[in-house]
Parts: sequence; structure tokens; C-alpha cells
Amino acid sequence: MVAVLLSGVTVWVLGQIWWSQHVIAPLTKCASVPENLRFDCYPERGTVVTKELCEKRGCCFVETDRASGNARGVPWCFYPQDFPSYTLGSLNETQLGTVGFLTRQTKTYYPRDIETLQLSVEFETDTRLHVKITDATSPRYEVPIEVPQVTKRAQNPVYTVELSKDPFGLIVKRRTSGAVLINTTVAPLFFADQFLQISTLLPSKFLYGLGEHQSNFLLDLDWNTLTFWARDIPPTESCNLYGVHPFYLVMEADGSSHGVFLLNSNAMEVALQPTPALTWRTIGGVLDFYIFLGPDPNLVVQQYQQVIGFPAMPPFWALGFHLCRWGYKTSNETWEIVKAMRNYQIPHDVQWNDIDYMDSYRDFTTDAKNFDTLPHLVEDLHKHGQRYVMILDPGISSTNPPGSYWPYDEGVKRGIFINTTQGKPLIGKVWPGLTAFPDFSSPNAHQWWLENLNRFHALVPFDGVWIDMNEPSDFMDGSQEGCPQGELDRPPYTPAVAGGSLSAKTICASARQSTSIHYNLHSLYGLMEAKATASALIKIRGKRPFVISRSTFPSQGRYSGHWLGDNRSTWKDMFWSIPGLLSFSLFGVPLIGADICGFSGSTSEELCVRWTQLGAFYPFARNHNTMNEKAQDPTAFSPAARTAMKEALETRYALLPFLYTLFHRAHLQGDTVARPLFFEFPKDGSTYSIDKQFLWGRGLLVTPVLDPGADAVVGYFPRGTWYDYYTGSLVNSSGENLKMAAPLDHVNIHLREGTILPTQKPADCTSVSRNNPLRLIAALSQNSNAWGDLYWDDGESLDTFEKGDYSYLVFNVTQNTFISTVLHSNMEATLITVEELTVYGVQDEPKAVTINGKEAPFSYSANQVLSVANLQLSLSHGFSIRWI
Ligand code: MIG
Repeated sequence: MVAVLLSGVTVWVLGQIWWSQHVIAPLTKCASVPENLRFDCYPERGTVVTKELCEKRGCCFVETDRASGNARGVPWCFYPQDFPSYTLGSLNETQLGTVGFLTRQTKTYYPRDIETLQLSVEFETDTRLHVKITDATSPRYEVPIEVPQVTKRAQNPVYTVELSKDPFGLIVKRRTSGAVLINTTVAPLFFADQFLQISTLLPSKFLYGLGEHQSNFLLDLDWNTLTFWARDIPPTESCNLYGVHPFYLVMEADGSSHGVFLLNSNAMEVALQPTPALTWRTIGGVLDFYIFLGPDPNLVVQQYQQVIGFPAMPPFWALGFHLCRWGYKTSNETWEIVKAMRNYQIPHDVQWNDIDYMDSYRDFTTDAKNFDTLPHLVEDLHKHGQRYVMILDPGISSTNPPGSYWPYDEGVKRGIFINTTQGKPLIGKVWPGLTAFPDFSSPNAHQWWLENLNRFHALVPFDGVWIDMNEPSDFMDGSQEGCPQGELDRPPYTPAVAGGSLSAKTICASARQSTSIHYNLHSLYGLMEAKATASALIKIRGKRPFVISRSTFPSQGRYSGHWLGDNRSTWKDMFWSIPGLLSFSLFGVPLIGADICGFSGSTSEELCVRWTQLGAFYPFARNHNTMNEKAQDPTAFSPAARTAMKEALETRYALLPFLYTLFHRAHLQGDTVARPLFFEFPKDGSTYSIDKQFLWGRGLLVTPVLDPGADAVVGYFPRGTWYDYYTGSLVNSSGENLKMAAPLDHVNIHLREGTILPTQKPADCTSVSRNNPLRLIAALSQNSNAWGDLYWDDGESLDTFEKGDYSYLVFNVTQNTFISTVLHSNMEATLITVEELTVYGVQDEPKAVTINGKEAPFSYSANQVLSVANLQLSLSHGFSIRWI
């Protein structure tokens, strides 16, 4: 055994697990605990913590000088270094690592403290560590998502684990750099039935993730507390929002990256402090952590998705432009917009309806008067190769004359609704008035949902479903009878949720679901509804499902995409969408977008143009508007604005083969689609805080205008050569901010050197554009190389990749030769041809160009762009184009 001294902790190496014993520190005076190392002992809100209250907890009370600069959030009541916690007993080797038992030293001030805990440390893969702390004697609720079952211990982990014994602590280090990624010895562990808390130091302040919140992409560690509990509320800073994603990613000092996932679905808080350090505080379940060592941020996110599941492959049409609003008064009014869009030839794949289409806002009904022509509208959309999506809310109207509303009657009969503690369906209030809430944790509810969707599909053959209000939202707090007074609805500790109570704008935490109590399952409601909806769509349509969900949880990407909720038509809200996109990329939900032009409030023409230019690069691009606001679809504006929007959307449509390929890579291995710059340039610290620009994949940089009155935009260009997407003119950046012209009809997008993009002639609808010829754009690196790929299939069949019904091509440029290699081929790809190759950055004018050895005409322009047109090359055969 080797003894090592680690900041007051003696550590013994035991194989890969290190075993350590705290050197008993002399009783530290409270005041000597540095402010940054003060961990909050009194997080309860609504109580002004006094010395007396604080000391009753055995904590230190020191009033921070209000005048001092960083005093704002420094807790006045904090744990002394010797605050009792748990002690680690002997460790036993297991197949995958180690188990040990933790013994509580003294009772804490939260009820039902658990005395003995089981700690398991599993070396699941070389880059993934699994650490779980749970009650050693009785089972507790665990999140019902599928996670991988590992049977073999990792051979060469890139991390080490050290355990300190008394008090218990976990230290995880990266072997190569020695960076301490986790160190929980800084504050006591709590494990009471309804209060679980663990703190860790962070190796840097470059922290991302922890959604769903409205914030900059780079999180603020200045005594900032983030709350997690699915909630219907227009995105507001420092507020728990629609979804819950307890996952973070950190950039370390050497540009390596790691991630941490806490698999827990209870109401939760994460307290961030500038130390830098982080405290997890949850009120149920177990402490089940997965730690991902990357070391590249792309790998961290892939490794996270290996645990939660890779996202579904969307249908091709899902990547087209979607148009929606709340407040189309009739199906004919909806139809008029569809026609106006066609008239102006603006790309438009999917028309949506909000709750207006329903009869008295009841799911699976239509308003017989105002939406009488809905089936004809849908038929007309289909005739034009377009699609139809409508909204569904979970609340099922409960006040219909018996026998008149099948969904409710049948739901009651089958017992699929969430019950009160008294065993009766819990009744709340949503759009249709009083409602019951389906329990999507039960397979019977899935079957009932399928039957409802199937019956409705026979009347209105929709193509996808928008699931809203699934936090679940309830206009009453709790239920029409309120909530019982027990410890589920009024837990000993309530995280800082909006509204101050777990039942604020949702159903009672004590409500009974078939697999657990709502207290545990609340934040999973949207995930479970999405799962039911996606599987129903597969059964009904036999094609890839399209579902967009408001509430989300880890694993969501397997079943749905997400939109960022009820934003406002403001410039600031347009900006917020970018950190929103990037965060959901980390969460494994690549099909993500915000309401283009803004939901509430009234947009302006300029804002709407700029927002459409940005929205054209949302992976999921939908313009949506609230009711009683004036129209904001592209046809509602002046010819100049309309044209600018049309052009932005045409650029998107041209890029769809590239976007689709990115989605394939997301589905295959968890690559991100909308990607933060630092994922590609992890050694360039200037990229760490960028959230006004983003990439598509590794090679397309989007620099939108986010301010009014601008005719130029400044963006950061990491070191290297970047090409204007439209013209091929290049800039060599040393890693600098560059100012670019950005007139109202222009959105700046740039190609990174070394990228090959498959693009396609745009059309008004993907049903047309996906058969158009391709134009390949190669942007040469400084060594004159480039790489790209294309995934292609019929765009809507299930599991095309899994069944081999696809084509996959790789494009390369080396030594003045462009080569297309077919790695996998099926019929679909033979239907489209390559018409044009454009090469950016060809320094010397070629004398000749050959296609598969035969000379061909070409053009070359002063800005070093080589073009070879009229190729008519079949995609399913490899080819080469050479310039000399
Ligand atoms: O209580 O269905 O976020 O997109 O238009 C509001 C009406 C309910 C909230 C959604 C929004 C939708 C609206 N819904």
C-alpha cells in the first residue's frame, strides 16, 4: 500500500480504488472557513435564518459583510468542517468494482434519516464510472428508464477513484492530467428519506447543461441555484421550466471534458457556487451517478447517450419548415395560409393546428362548425406532399354527459387515470374544464391512448403529434379538492420551485400512478406520454413517428423532439433560443427549436425576418404564435421581408441532405446536430462562452443577427480558414472576432475548412426537394483536403439503418481529386443525381478537369472557386473528379 497525502486526507491505494482516512483537523473556527467553501446548511426559503436556528443544526453562523463584493449569495449558515456525516466501512470487491457500507454518525435534522447506506462503485467502461448510493436495507424508488447492464469490469479506466473513510467522500481523477473531477469531501452527505444532498468541487468554472432553464449556455456559478421540477411557465430566468435534465458537462484546464448525470427524477436543486463547486439536493429516490470521461466533449455527450439512449431518426419531412399558430379560427382560415404560402412559393412542409380545432378543447374531437373542412385540408396537404400535425393535451374532459365522450368513459372503465390518495381519478382543470389525467406509466393507458389516436386518425389522418401541457399542467393547484396535507405534498424540504409548492400549477404529488406516486414520476410525465405517442404513431402509420413534446426527461430523444415553450416576441428571447438549442443538444434531444418570431407579444417585421434567418438553422424549425396576436407567418409581411424569409428557408432546404446526415449520426452514436463551437475547438478557451453562434455538425457556422437595426454582425472565427457559404470567399482567422456585413436579407453562414456539404436544389416542400439533384460543396483545408458524408434513405420508413435500407457515401478531397465512395447502397440513392461540384479554396486555376478520367468543362472564379456542372452522376456509383 502506498500512502499519499491529499490536502489533509491520507489515501491508500487499493487496486484502482483508493482508500483514505481524514486526518482529524483541529476544530476550525467558523470564521476561518473561506467564503467560497461555505456550503449552505440552511437552504430553506421563506425562513430568515437566525443564529439560533442555524446553531440548532450544528452549523456555523457568520453574517457576511453585505458591502463586500461577492457577499450576495454567501450562505450565513454553513457546515463546519467536522459536521457529522457518514463513515465508510469495509469495502468488498465485486465483479464490476466495489461495494461498501456507509454508517450515519448522528441523526440529522431531517426526518427518517437512513442509517446504513450501500455504496457501489462500478467501473463500467474505460470512460464511464457508475456510483450509486442507496438505502442498504430497504428498496427505494428508482427512475424507470432502461440503462445498459454491464457485466465486465473496464480494463483500462482513464480515471481513478479514491474513497475517504471518515467522513465518507468520493474523489474521481482523470489519470492523464491528474485533474480532480469529483471531490465530495467538501461537505457532508445527507441521505434522509426526503432530503438527499451531496456536494462536489468542480475542476473549472466552465459548466454547461443542467436543464431545462433559461440562461446563458455557460452557467453562472455565482451562488446560483437551479431547480428541477417539470413546470408550465413561460421561460423565466432562475425558474424550473418544462423539462428536467440533471446532466452537466465541464471543460477542464487542458481542454478535456467530462460529464455527470444524476439519474433521479424527484424535485431537485443544484446549488452552484464560485469555489467552483456544486451541490445536488433532491427529495427522493437514490443517488445514482454516471460520470463520463470523454475526454472530448463530443465523446462526453455520446457516452451520456449510451446510458440514456440515442435519439430516434426523424422523418425527412420533420426537417422542413413548420407553420403553426394558436388562433386560426377555422380550418378554412388555416387552409388560406397554406395556399398563401404555396402562392409565394415559400418552403412549407408541415401545417399545424393548436387547440382551436377541437370541440370544446376536448382531445380526439373536432369543432364540427369551424373545422368542418379539416379532413379536406389534410387531404389537400397530402396531395401536395405536405403534412399535418395537431396538438393534444393530456387533460381528458371529465364532465360530459355519460356515453358522449369515449376517451373519458373508456378511460374510467379501464382505470387508466391518475388517482387521488382516495383511489378516485384526480380531477384538475385544463382547457376543456375539469379533467382527469391519463397515467402514462401504465401499459393500459398506452393501449387506451393508441385506440384514441387510431379512432381520430380515421377521421383526420394526421402525420405527427404535438404533445403540450404535459408537465402535467393543471390550472388548479393540485386538484379540485386541493391536496392532502401529508409529507408528499408538503415535504420536509421543498426545492425552490416556482410557486413555492410541488403542486403549483400541477397535480398533487401524492397522486397515485400505477408504478409509483406522482411525487416520484412527475417530471417523467412528458417522457412517458411521448413514448406512448411515438409507439402509437408507429402502429397507426407504420412509419417513423414525429412527436414534439413540451416536457422532457433524459431518454426523451428516443421518442420526441422539443420546442422551447412560450417565448416572447423580443430580441432577447430570440437570443435565449441559442443556449436553449445547445443545451438540448447536450441532453440528447437534437430535434429542438424555439417558436420562430416569438410566441407571446407582437413581433416586428425586422425581428421576424432575423428570427426566420436564425430559425432556418434550428434543427426543428417552426413559426408559432399565440392567439389574438397578429399573423406572423411569412406571408403576413412586406414583399422584401417575405422574400428574405423565403431565401433563408430555401437555404435551409438546400442544406437538408447535410442536416439529415447529421441526424443519422445523432441516431447512430449520439453526435450533436446544433453544436457549440467549443465542441470542435476544445483547446480554444475563447469558444467556451459563445452562445450567439453555433455549428451544424463540425463544419457549418451560423452567425445570426440578434440585435435590431443592425447591418453588420460580429462573430468569432476559431483559428483556420473559413469560407462564406454562398460565395466561397475565404477568411484566414487567427482565432478572432470578425465583423461581417449582414443586411436584412442576409444570414451569415460559413464553412469550416476541410468540410464537404451535400446540398440539394431547394423546393417548396421536401417531397419535391428530396428528389432534386445534389450539389456538393467542398471547402478545402489549408492542406487542400476535405471530407464529408451523406446518409440517404426513403425518408420515412422505420429502422432503415437497422435494416440496411439506406445508402451511405463518403466524400474526400486529396491531391486535387474529389472522390465519392459508396460504403452502402440501396435503391433510393439511385433516384437522385449529383449535378454539380463546387470546390472552395482552389488556389491555382486548373488547366483541366476530368470526371472519372474524362475531360469535362468547368469554371473557375477569381475568389478561388472551381465549379463543375451538369454532371448527371448517379449517387450509387463511386466517382472521381480531378483538377490539374
Ligand atoms: O395554456 O395550446 O406552449 O405553444 O399555443 C396554453 C395553446 C397552452 C401552451 C403552448 C403553446 C400553445 C398553447 N399552450
